Amino acid sequence: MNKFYFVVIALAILAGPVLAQELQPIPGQVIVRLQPKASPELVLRQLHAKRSSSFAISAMQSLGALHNIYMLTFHSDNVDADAVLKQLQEMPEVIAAQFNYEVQIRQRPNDPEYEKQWGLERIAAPDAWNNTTGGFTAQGDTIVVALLDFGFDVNHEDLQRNIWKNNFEVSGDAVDNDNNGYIDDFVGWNFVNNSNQHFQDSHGTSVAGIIGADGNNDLGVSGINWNIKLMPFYRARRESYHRRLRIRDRATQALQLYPGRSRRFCGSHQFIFRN
Ligand SMILES: [Ca+2]
Ligand SMILES: [Ca+2]
Ligand SMILES: [Ca+2]
Repeated sequence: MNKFYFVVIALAILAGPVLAQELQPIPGQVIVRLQPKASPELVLRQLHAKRSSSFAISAMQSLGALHNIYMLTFHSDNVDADAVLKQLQEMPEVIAAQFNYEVQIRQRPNDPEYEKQWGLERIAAPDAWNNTTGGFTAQGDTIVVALLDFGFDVNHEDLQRNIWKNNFEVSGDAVDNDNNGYIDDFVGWNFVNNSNQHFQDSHGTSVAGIIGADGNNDLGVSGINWNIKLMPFYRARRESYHRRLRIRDRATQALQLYPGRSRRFCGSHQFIFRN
């Protein structure tokens, strides 16, 4: 069985920020992270010393010993929660303090064909979407996935927004503006005829869609990544094993050329080969 779907996946780390949600704090609960050697008992004593006798904090429950994180609970009826939070945030022993919130499960994407995409549920994609749906890494770098396949419909309505563009190249001027050895490689590269010509193929388009179809846009399907940049490379349907290796090698070199001159594309890369 030919598993040569694509040659390189670059940095598909799901590490971006959670989408904004309208959350209400859980009454009587504050999460605090203390300095590494700070004692929760000391923090509690200092907090009580600043409050009246009616102030009742019942417990500091450890949530993570490694990072010295605790849950502080109190009776919300007779305690000014904002004042407690402010006092904690001003203590030198406290690195961070915030109210506790009940996390809401992210809605499934609204794409009409999503209900047929049983595979996304099998790999627990909705759980990952609770953290991020793609876009940028935690360091703010654009997440780019390079694909090597027979062809792609780069103008497909559910892919178009997620197709990567080489902004260091001027399209159509017959000049290798970014001096990477490929003329007018504005949208990937075709290794079949060594040009920037695009082929359409259902297999490659499907692979691209699985990885990065525009998600939650009320259209078609949803990709594993809703928001990502897809970098298309083209290979021949029939080719010798040696030619396949050579193309894969050149595609890898091309991929390295793009971010190699500017870290504005990606800060780090992880290459996964399949064959
Ligand atoms: Ca170029
Ligand atoms: Ca050019
Ligand atoms: Ca869609």
